[in-house]
Amino acid sequence: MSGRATSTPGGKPPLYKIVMLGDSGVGKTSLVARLTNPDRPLNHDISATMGIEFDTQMLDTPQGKVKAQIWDTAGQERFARVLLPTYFRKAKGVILVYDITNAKSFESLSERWMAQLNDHSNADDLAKLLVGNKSDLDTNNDDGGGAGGSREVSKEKASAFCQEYGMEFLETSAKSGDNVLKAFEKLIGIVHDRAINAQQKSKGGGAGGAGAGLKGVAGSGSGAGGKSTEGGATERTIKLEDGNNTSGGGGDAGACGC
Ligand code: G3D
Ligand code: MG
Repeated sequence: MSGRATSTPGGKPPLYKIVMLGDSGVGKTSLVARLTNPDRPLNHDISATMGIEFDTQMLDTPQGKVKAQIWDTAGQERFARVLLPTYFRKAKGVILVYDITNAKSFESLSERWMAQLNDHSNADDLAKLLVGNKSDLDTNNDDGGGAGGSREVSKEKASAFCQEYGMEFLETSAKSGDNVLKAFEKLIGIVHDRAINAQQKSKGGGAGGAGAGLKGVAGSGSGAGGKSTEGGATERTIKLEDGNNTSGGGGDAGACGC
């Protein structure tokens, strides 16, 4: 997979696919929504559709503007097995999300999501960021070790996880917006740096087909389709018939220039 790391001749920013991973309820959809449409209330009507959806969002990095195509599970996560190959295809970054008030959601990262990452992607090629969401619920938010409020996962625990798997860490609140932009910019900055380095190492890589040629089972752009936001975000949904996914190989919904 070659990278289009810097602006295209036409001046278009590079596009990178990143994916959200983590248990249901940790706030993945809320984080994406907060990023792409900060004015939307937190309790937006989240699609109950089973499938995948993505938004695109322009983000700043120290090396210039890039476009992030952020993939999120729509509805429940139990369909993930059938969808995972499509979900990870051409992804360049992953945000692993847990809920700081839910220890089980943190344990799931090592017990479930890291394994899936390794099974379905070349995990070493993926930039990773650990995000502990719902920091607003930590009422004793004193940077402490986990005694405060309804916090169940200490920052120390999270840091140990990061060291083990080689990733960075931030706590966020999709509710207040705290650190949300920072988290996405941090990850996309790492992705962009890696792409630039890779490009410099091996010149002459062809660009992958950037864009969003969605070929979901039930068509593209349905559901929340075509929604635009301030930042130029568009949102598409791939709907799945249960256990009837045909998009694993050919449905190249990402096709990022990654
Ligand atoms: P998911 O996409 O990971 O499944 P959602 O998670 O984004 O659907 O969020 C699950 C619930 O957590 C939602 O509540 C949402 O409002 C809430 N939530 C998400 N992020 C935060 C946060 O940062 N702080 C707080 N306090 N709540 C958050 P409901 O009640 O709608 O199920
Ligand atoms: Mg969701």
